[in-house]
Amino acid sequence: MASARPAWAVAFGERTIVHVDMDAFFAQVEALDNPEYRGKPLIVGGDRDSPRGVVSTCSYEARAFGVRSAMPIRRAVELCPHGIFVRPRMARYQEVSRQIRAVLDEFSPVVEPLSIDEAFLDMTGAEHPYRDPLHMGRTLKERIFAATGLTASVGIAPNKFVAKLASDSGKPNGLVAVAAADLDRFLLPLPVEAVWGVGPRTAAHLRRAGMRTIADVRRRPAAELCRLLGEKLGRHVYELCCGRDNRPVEPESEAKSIGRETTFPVDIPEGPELRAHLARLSAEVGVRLRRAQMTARTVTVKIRYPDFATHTKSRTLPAPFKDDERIYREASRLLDAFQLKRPLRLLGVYVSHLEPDLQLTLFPVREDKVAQVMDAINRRYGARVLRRARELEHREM
Ligand code: TTP
Ligand code: MG
Repeated sequence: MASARPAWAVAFGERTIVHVDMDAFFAQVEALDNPEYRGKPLIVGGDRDSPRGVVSTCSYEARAFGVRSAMPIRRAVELCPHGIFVRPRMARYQEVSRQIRAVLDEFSPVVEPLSIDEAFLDMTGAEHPYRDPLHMGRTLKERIFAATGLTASVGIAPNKFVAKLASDSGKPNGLVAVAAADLDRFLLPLPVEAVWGVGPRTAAHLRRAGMRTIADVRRRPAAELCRLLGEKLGRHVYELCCGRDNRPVEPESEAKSIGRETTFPVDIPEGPELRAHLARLSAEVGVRLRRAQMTARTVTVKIRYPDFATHTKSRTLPAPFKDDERIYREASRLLDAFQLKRPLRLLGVYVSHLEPDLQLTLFPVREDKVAQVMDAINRRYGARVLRRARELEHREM
């Protein structure tokens, strides 16, 4: 009901979308708990002499020396020898994240958390208490600060794509609102890398075709972009470059899951062939999970008999996981538990209780390395050329 909205909101666009992202999150929490760190170059990730450590994040004072997330600690020490280096305390960051979440839930009826320190809010129709977008954003920042003692950056725009760019553009401690009439002024000067879906390779591709900025893209017909990037990506990039993005803000739901299932051409009884399918499905789910940069805590196995009777069994683990091994192991146990007496028409593997994956940069482990290398090769060569031996049917393990 646009008519019920205050005039500023209507002028602002059909929707009022807010993106909020904490500044140097882990580092701010450390400086909050340890006042002696404040105003100093602070690197969170590991001790100064940890040989394999990786930077989780660092204070803006450390960023001035070129230190960045995901950089080896060794490199950070070279760039910033007088920096303070500390280990991450995940439990504490989760605790603060929950405090922030409580503020967001009170502020907006529709909250979509993206990671431990970042969320979208849909404020459409909830604009009344505020004089204008900046008043709304300031109020949110003040409430977060009052609850946690930490600063956030906030972006407000008619859609998700622009709201996120807006909050990034004001960092740290920023507040940027982009009204519908200002979309072009805001977007046109930005480099093509700013567009969701444009990675380094696509950006290089566009640069070779003479497109460095969003303005360059907009000067060409959409069809040219589609020829260059393929119909789907080309259309997606072009729409975003025009400031059009109608993705809804989606509140998280327990039901969110990633899964694969397959209906067999011929029903399959319990045995090595069925188990090979289970291994393949588990590995495919693992690839998707990692590609989504998520972890899961629940594995579900779904079966269907030839008479269409369908059953599922699930198990939730105490700790998050993302590796094929764990998915397969749990799926195998669940399939055991069915004690199959009849052949199956369908088999499916699902994971749920999804959360954004931070582990990778925090605690690189060997298991991850194997999966990463397999994923990279499989991505490169299209189909899953690399498989674990257990996926090969009729093979003794
Ligand atoms: P970000 O929001 O990407 O980074 P940030 O909050 O530290 O800094 P800013 O938003 O001001 O640019 O990530 C949030 C937290 O997630 C970050 O504090 C630490 C963690 N993290 C990692 O552990 N590894 C990473 O590679 C990244 C990018 C983040
Ligand atoms: Mg952040």
